[in-house]
Amino acid sequence: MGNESRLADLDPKSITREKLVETEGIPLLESTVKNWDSLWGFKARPDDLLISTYPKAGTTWIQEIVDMIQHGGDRQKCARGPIYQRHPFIDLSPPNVPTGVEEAEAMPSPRTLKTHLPVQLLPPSFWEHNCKIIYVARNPKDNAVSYFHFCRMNQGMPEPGNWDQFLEDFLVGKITWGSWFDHVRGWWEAKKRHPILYLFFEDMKEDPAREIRKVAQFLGLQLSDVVLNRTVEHTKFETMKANAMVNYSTLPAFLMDQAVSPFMRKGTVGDWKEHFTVAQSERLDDIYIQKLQGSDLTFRTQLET
Ligand code: PPS
Repeated sequence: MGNESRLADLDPKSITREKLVETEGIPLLESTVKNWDSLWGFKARPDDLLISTYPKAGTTWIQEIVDMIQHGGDRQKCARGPIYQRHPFIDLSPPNVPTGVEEAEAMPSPRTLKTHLPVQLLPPSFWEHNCKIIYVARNPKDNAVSYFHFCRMNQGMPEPGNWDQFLEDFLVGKITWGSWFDHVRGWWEAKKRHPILYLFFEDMKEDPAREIRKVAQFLGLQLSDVVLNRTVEHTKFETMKANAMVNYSTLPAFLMDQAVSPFMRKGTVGDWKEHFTVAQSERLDDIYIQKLQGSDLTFRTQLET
């Protein structure tokens, strides 16, 4: 995802589209793999909260919800810095700036951290300390579309090619952080053994207040009606799109070119219908059935109106 954290130190020439390198069969950014030992040895602390997602599943949305709940609905406190500084992204290790691991190490507790790692690649210390984890999953069709546009605009991500090529890579898991199918299923299974709150983008869209209450309850934090309503308002798509502390507009265009596609793009359920052919949709459905067979995990690709 390129250099996110130390803007001042960014050199435009250091931003190139990364290569993918496999770790235990999962394609990851080459820079992540170069720093693998330090990531795998990451020292989680018992009071860490980890936000885990497949890329583009609603990470930034849940991050801002969590920050609002943790700060009693104080919008000023949530504006203390861009979201990527408030919550270190441990997978990131771009050249010439502190890695996500180093940023997390420098942060006092309690920390909220972000990862896109598939469950089997999560540093073991998170399991050893029984850290709370919030996972957000999004239906594969909208997730694929969002990821495609993100790879077009983020100049640090591997070149996505055209939509047809990207979707093919998505379906076989030959993209950064691997197969969507394995990711959502792996984390779903892990929920049986660990304290993981597993949320869905579509549920958050359908009834944000209901999902925000679940988050507060999971974190063991009070949530008055005033704070709940303020959090709903503050984390609406339109509000977040206009908020520089969450819309990634603080990053330079040579890294994230929002003229190509904005980070806060559409924020809807069902935009996939504008991209998928009927044949592509059926191909995904077939793979979905095979890959999620025997699991009680289900997704909604549209909401009732
Ligand atoms: S990242 O880069 O993986 O951290 O991206 P991530 O934040 O997971 O995903 C970005 C997509 O989430 C949408 N988004 C929202 N949708 C609805 N409501 C709110 N508040 C919201 N915030 C972010 C964002 O628009 C991206 O989805 P698409 O479909 O591309 O619009």
